[in-house]
Amino acid sequence: MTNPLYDALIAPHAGNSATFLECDDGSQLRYDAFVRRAAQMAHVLVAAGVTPGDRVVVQAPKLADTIALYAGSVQAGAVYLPLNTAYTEAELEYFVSDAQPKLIVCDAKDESAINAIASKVGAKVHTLCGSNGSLSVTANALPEAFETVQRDPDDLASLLYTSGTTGRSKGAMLSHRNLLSNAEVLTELWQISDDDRLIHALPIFHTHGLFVAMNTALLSGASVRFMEKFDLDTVLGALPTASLMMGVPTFYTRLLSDERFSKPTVANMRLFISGSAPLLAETHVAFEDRTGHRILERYGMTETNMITSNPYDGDRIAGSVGYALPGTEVKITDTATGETCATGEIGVIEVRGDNVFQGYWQMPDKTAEELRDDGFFITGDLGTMAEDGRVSIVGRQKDLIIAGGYNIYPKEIEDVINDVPGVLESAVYGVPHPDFGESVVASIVLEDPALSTDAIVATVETKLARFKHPREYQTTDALPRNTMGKVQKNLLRDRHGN
Ligand code: MLC
Ligand code: AMP
Repeated sequence: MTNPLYDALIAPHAGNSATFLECDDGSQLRYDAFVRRAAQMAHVLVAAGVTPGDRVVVQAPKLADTIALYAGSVQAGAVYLPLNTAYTEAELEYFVSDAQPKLIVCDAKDESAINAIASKVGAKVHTLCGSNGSLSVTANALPEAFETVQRDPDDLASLLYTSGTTGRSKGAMLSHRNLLSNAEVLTELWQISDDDRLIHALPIFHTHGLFVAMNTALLSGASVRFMEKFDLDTVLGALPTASLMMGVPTFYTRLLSDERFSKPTVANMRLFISGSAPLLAETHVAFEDRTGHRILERYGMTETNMITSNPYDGDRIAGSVGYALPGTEVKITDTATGETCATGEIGVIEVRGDNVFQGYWQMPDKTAEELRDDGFFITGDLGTMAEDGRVSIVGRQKDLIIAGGYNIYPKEIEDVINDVPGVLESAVYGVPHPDFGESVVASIVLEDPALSTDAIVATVETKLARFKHPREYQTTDALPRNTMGKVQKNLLRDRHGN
């Protein structure tokens, strides 16, 4: 009986008495206890009617039991579908109707709203913790061993939604092979071991926090300082006893903004890793000046897991995302012809390997647009490759804003604004932001001059998660367009200034 992810990440820890998670309240979960807890979670899933291949939606707080639920889902052969806790009911309704889960696990405060959504697809709802019927409480009474469900490497382990340039989110289907191969490569490349203590301040509903960080920790047996969120004081307090940190660039700019962050604080640190958004060269340089550490920047995507990394031993160059990971092929292609570009020429980054997903959930047309027949996935990121294979990202073909490591697709916001009666059209774009890297601005052309921005803001608030909200609304007489009729967001950006 095999189950690739379970066999590699969880089963080996059955007799491991080392600490796995250390939470903010000081509580600790040992690896062996984690294995038993995962089994209890697998039992709860089965009791809730989850069978192999069923989707389990999880919109829950960042707790040790949430990770146990992930492990239990793997062991029970289910497809784990984590969702940003900031999503609104309207957003959640879309994911649930698209993924048709058997079970939705949520926070107690959201239970009644989610019940209404779940009933439309016949899904059960359980809160993660708290009341008597919650997953955590139910699990306490269940056996600490579970017969692991057989899975093949190409069976799905997770479905992660990623917004699209069309405004409709797409579920990226990730198999056991996709996740495990990437965890193995990263663990070896970054030399992660059971001597490491990882600062984990990322959310666990994205590739970065769940797969890059948790899967490599599980594979190596590292211990994890598991933080509810990125809090500067908490991170600074944990740094002296940590050896490894993974974060988005905002983590590093925030650390640099605090005078307490200094060489002695990081004396025990082995490696700082950054990804999910561009790390400014000035952050890279300032970080080295302050700490003596060169941040290791890597590049990835929900659909592909990690694609490239700067070397562990060797030059970590500011402004470059490094080399294709072992077992992963990367090429730069002409955006019009798809032909491979000459060295140094700008083109779209394409990637092929065991890390690349199985396609978009029930969207064969979208899959065909982005995943070529020969297995290369078209990332939509623009880059160059040097003679020695080193990749640098220079821009994006896709209309995308990345704020604090969260992807925000303008089209989704424009659709919501355009639907407000009295709005003729809108353009949403990103402008530089000192903390988040980019921030969202909306330029709006009104049909009804009497329409107030408040009405637009009110609609946006009910429909979209807070992190997607424009931080600035401007009204304008007309949007600048090129001869093809395409809105020139670069001109709006220039007009806006910094
Ligand atoms: C929070 N806010 C954001 C935001 N995070 N706005 C834009 N972008 C973000 N990322 C807003 C909140 O709505 C709130 O608004 C205000 O900022 C403060 O909220 P907060 O909760 O106090 O923010 P904070 O805890 O400081 O969070 C910021 C952050 C967090 C950067 C620490 O967003 C974060 O952990 N980001 C990591 C995202 C991540 O893991 N990405 C990986 C994707 S995977 P207001 O106005 O109500 O106060 C991927 C692939 C790969 O990309 O390669 O890894
Ligand atoms: P997501 O769709 O949330 O998985 O985000 C993936 C996108 O994040 C990529 O397509 C890139 O645009 C961006 N990204 C990830 N890592 C980096 C990086 N190191 N530098 C620049 N952009 C990055």
